[in-house]
Amino acid sequence: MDRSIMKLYLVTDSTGLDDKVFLKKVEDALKGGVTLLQLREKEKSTREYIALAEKVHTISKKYNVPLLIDDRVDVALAIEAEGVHLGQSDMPIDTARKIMGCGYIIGATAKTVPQALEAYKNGADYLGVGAIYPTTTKVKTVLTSTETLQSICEAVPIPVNAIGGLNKNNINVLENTDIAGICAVSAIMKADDAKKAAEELFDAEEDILT
Ligand code: TZP
Ligand code: MG
Repeated sequence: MDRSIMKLYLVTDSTGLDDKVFLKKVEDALKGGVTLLQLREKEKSTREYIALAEKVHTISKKYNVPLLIDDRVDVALAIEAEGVHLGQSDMPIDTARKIMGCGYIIGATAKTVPQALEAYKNGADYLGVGAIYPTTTKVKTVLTSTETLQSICEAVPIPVNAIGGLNKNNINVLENTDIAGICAVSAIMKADDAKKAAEELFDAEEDILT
């Protein structure tokens, strides 16, 4: 997998937004330089998830940005997305790899070095690590120190992205780590101007990525 696609990874949150507003925000963010996109829906039925994923995929393809589906291998396969993101309670990475083959991107959440090594060994293409800061996005998570983040970067050869409470004003804390990029939800989804928010995050990353 090309490491450069990890630079600005938008994880969506459609909470409180109707489809039209949500899709416009996602498209604006893509215009602003998002390099990888994850559709993350926790409340939708399978049918609703697929319907929204199809719409999002039509947009992401216009910008040549891979679309990953959170949690759901079936939804990713159904809409021919570019991959999935799987957490510690989701389908095991090796099972997903068996079902999907090597043509799909499979990302994993890891909060410790052992979890990172296991995900890598089982075939994950990248890791999402965090939460680095407390987050306002609805998620069951604990904080991960930048020291653990760096230990994970050193433990595995695949790209590692930081996630959790990150915004343009605090990502400098990641400066001495070997991350491939950052994941953001609210810094982009809650911005009035998602394009500008993405541009600013992208630019702020210039100073911290090695
Ligand atoms: N996993 C760890 S923190 C998080 C997820 C999905 C949410 C990050 O959201 P935000 O709004 O960027 O803090
Ligand atoms: Mg999950």
